[in-house]
Amino acid sequence: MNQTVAKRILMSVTGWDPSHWVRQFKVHAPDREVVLEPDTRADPSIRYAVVWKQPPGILADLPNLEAIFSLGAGVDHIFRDNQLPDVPIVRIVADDLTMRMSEYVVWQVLDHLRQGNIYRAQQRARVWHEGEQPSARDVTVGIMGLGVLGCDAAAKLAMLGFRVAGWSRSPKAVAGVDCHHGEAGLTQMLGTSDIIVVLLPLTDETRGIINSGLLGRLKRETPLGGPVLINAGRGGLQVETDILAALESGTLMAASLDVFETEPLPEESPLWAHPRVFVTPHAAAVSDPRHLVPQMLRQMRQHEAGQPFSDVVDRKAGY
Ligand code: NDP
Ligand code: OXD
Repeated sequence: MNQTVAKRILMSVTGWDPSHWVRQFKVHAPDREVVLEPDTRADPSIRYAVVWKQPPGILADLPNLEAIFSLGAGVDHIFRDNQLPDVPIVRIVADDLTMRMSEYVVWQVLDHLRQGNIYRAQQRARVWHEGEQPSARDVTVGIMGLGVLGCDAAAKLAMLGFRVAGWSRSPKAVAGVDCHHGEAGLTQMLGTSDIIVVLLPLTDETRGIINSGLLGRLKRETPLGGPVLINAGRGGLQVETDILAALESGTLMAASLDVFETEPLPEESPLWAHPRVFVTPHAAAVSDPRHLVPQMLRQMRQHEAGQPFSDVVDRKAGY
């Protein structure tokens, strides 16, 4: 096998145009050819796959594949394929993506704290009325998912004066965060938080976790007029009919949703027009190829120098 062929990367993406990524690979590694499809199902030249929602089975028979790189921090899109070869799956852990997610979380938490919904409606109606203004110190933000993104958002919210709690699968100690785990820990956090931020991965354990049962455990009285939900994890975590019912019954005051059960969010979804729902199109933290391609290439070079990959996914846990 000649050297160029041996360094081929398969970029397999569904739902968006990968040309920005291919361009960055060309800039940073002109010696590595990037292809959008393997030559054959058992193409021996493919060493790495860089994927977002790859067509199921496309990686199954590549005999020399050494790793799969996710184009996102989340990897549920990879596990939809039940013919995955047994090679390491490397996910994105990058300052650029983490900062973008914390920007989104801080933006939404502050908007709810500062009554953005109410003031926007007042502006449309030309109403001059100053309402009650709780301070960050009066508000507890509970973060479901205390991983790379959850911990960074927690630190930034704490810096702004919010009380911060968090929930994870395993017990954790994070400075400045009231940490919980397990079902009892979740109930405790839900019952004491004014705003819930969801930064969980989508796994068999977390699918549909934001449902009427969970929403029913939220605190009733909050300084914001009721509890607020912010989900930037995955749409599969939420049951949208339950969220809408909770908004109608007053169980939930408002929601900021970046991710949805079906994406793009169908035109007929009542979430689009709900006056207390803020919708963004899975844009909380984009994966920017200018930052992420050099990082992936660094990992490939380290691997070729005999070092282990970092940020490898635990297949059994699913994240
Ligand atoms: P991490 O793997 O670093 O963190 C995941 C956290 O979730 C960990 O604290 C983990 O617990 C916790 N967790 C996992 N399963 C459970 C469970 N069953 N019960 C309780 N806690 C659980 O992931 P990141 O922080 O990097 O990313 C989180 C998610 O954010 C991604 O998986 C992705 O879905 C989403 N995302 C969304 C983006 C967007 O634009 N909307 C952009 C980027 C990511 P433990 O610490 O014990 O392992
Ligand atoms: C991610 C995403 O997982 O963009 O990084 O959703």
